[in-house]
Amino acid sequence: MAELPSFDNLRFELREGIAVVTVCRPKALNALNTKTHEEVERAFTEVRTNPEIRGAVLTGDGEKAFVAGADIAELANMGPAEAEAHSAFGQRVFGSIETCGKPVAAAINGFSLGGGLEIALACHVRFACPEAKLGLPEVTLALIPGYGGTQRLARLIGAGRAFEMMLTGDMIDAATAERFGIVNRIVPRDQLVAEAIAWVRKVASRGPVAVRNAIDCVLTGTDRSVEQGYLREQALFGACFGTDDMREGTAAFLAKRKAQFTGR
Ligand code: CO8
Repeated sequence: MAELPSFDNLRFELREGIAVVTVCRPKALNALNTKTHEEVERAFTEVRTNPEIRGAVLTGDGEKAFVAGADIAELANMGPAEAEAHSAFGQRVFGSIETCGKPVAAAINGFSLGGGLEIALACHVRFACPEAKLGLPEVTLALIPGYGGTQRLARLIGAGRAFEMMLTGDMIDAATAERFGIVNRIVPRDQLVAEAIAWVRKVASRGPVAVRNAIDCVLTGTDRSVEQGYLREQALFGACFGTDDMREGTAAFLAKRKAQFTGR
């Protein structure tokens, strides 16, 4: 197996083909500074390009925080042009999670605030422990979400609830987040990462090209008009039919046996 990349502010472990990426800046409740952003981008480039990795789980170090936001100490000194460039950079980094072509689950183990909720929204699904607290407190700092959160949250839960969270800056608990549709499932803390890995592993057992194409279709459809989404769906639906895995999947179903996918 090729050597895995190493990081200062992340742990990057491989558990039988599933990458577990843990944001690890305990002094700042895992807040994301520029260096951590760069490392997140590098980690998800590894997830995308390493054929031995079939999906990923993103979580935070310790019992208190998933990610407590962007590093406020870093933001405090930025001017408008620098902040705009930083927003573009952060959007690109979080985009590298969403578009890595493999399933990614967030395991929200505590505070998931501001940029820390935005990074969870860039994952395909979210599991949270009962003690987790989620929110977009940016307006309390007189700024707005800048890593894609204004767009992703409203698309996920609708403008009304997104406005409620974004305009008050109030935190919600895990149960409310589940009711809003931000969190897919609440899982006891001691089972949280294992459950997220199990979900990713299940998805990774399906046809990898089909999984990648389904993710692409959903992202395309939410980013453009529904007509463009339908066209993208048609093209990628057709593309699935050029894969060995699709032949194998349908043949296995018809033969009442378990499919053996190869990723081709
Ligand atoms: N940035 C930097 N340091 C932080 C952050 C943060 N986001 N969050 C916590 N810390 C630090 C604290 O300063 C403290 O440091 P120290 O021990 O040196 O004083 C340490 O972590 C522990 O935190 P607290 O003592 O505050 O712990 P509490 O249990 O009292 O409170 C909270 C926990 C409620 C999570 C509290 O720490 C808090 O409110 N944190 C800030 C949450 C927040 O506002 N997040 C949003 C940040 S803004 C953002 O994410 C913008 C994203 C878009 C940017 C676009 C680019 C331009």
